[in-house]
Amino acid sequence: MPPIASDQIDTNAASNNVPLDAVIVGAGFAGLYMLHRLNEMGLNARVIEAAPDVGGTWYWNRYPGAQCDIESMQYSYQFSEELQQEWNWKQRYASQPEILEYMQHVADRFDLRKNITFETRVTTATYDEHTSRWSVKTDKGEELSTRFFILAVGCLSTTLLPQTEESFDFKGQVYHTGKWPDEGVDFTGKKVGVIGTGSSGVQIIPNIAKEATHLSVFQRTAGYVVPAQNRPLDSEEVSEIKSGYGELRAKAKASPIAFIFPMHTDSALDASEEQRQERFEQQWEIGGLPFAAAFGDLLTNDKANELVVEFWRSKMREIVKDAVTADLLTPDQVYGCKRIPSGTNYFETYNRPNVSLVDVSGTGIEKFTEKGILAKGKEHELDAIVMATGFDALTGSVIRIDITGIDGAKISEKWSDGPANYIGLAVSGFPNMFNMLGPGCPGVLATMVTGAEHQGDWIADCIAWMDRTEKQSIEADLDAETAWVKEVHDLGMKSIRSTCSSWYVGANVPGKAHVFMPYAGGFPSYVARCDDIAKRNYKGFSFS
Ligand code: NA7
Repeated sequence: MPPIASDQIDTNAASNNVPLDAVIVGAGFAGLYMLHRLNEMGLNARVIEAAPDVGGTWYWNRYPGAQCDIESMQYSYQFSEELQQEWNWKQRYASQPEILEYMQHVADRFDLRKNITFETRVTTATYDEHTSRWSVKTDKGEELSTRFFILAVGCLSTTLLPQTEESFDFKGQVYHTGKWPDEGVDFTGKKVGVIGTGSSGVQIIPNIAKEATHLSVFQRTAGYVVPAQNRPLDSEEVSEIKSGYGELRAKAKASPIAFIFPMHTDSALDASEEQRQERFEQQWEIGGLPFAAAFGDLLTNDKANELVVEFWRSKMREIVKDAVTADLLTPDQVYGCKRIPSGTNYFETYNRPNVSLVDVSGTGIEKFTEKGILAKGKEHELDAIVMATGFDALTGSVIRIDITGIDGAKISEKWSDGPANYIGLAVSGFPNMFNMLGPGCPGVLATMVTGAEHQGDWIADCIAWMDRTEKQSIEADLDAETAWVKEVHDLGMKSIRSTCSSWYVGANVPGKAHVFMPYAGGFPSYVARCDDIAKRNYKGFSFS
């Protein structure tokens, strides 16, 4: 369905003399589910969304090759049995257009659009202690008064551009994977440069290479890309999953990452060389994230990690023909400290005569010239530059809203040394505000859709409890918040993910505090903690 423009929508639907119960920022997986829950409760909620349509991440990242690395049958809502039975995923890993179509279907099926204002950005939100309400302003000049202010702004939604000391002089076309033009881009006959080889770069590079006259890939850090091994889903397989969907969902929720795949728990060190090779080969054929679970200790034991690196290198070197390119494509960090990208024909692309890999390790890109990019003293002439340079993850889209809590406290200042919150959901000093899938929760370390449903339910149940017990406002206690921040930090320090420069630790944003942000204790432990707090009448929170 075509995107709906804001002028086709009754933007006052939720403010016609009926005070708003909730303003939700963002119409991605989290925002849509939150809205659905609040609608079911008969509350008056309104979503404000910057894009012209629903989708969040899956609206903006519409670059060629964009695809999820979690299986579609699990990267989907489970709140409605009818929905999960009637929707037919086409591929093992859904592409961006398929996910967007699904989200549009959800919005229509549950009649959510009537409560969404599109093409509008929330600019400020200010809490009034006397009324216990938030005043929310948008870039369209609207001012909304709401009891609850719920951030569902996405954890990878504020795009980043490379920082150089020189001015940006490039005169050609410039794109960012995270803000891809709706109408698409035709690179035929063009000399293109891609900066960045994270998940987005890995997905777009083979697709641009098919069109461009020449593609130069500017690589700062090589990654342990594993073939996704994507394929169409056959109807038999889908029927089988659907006949036991509840069981699959329950097993997934019991897993630390909230999804399941063929996983082994034995040690790589206990296997013989032959057994090891066989197992690695087997998981390589399965592909994608499951490769990291070929043995149970690849991400926890240095020696086991070296063994998987050795196997991975031999695989990559079998594919890449040029030895110098293969050397450059060999990572020097441990396996698994950065998110492992899943690719399709990624390494094969470097065998094409129209593709070259440019090493920008150490120095980075020195300068954007009028004609292209200056790297390691050499100018690369380009018609177009694609920034696959990532996001100000987890906190970026929150702090870019001017949020003011009690006594004039600003969220951007409160989080200047790293994000602080209680159970990833609430911030001391900012009553009646909830933040979904941000720092302090499993979010990016688990299936986001399942995480969105869990947090949406927790928030909705909390609001229902407040109404039953006649509480007007809820605020996280500072000591509960401080203890949670410490717990998140301590768990993070045990995770391999905290050991190198990445967006998990804020290392990709100049000046950002280096703090491991997600909760690494696993999805089931997090859910148990949230349940326990709710059962104890929201221990760690104060009410008025
Ligand atoms: P990522 O994973 O943050 O990757 C960004 C890439 O851009 C990464 O290779 C960076 O190198 C590179 N980069 C960033 N700035 C520069 C400069 N200045 N010069 C050269 N290279 C640069 O973002 P993605 O969009 O790929 O993926 C984000 C998440 O979305 C992903 O993890 C999935 O969860 C989905 P670096 O490694 O920092 O040296």
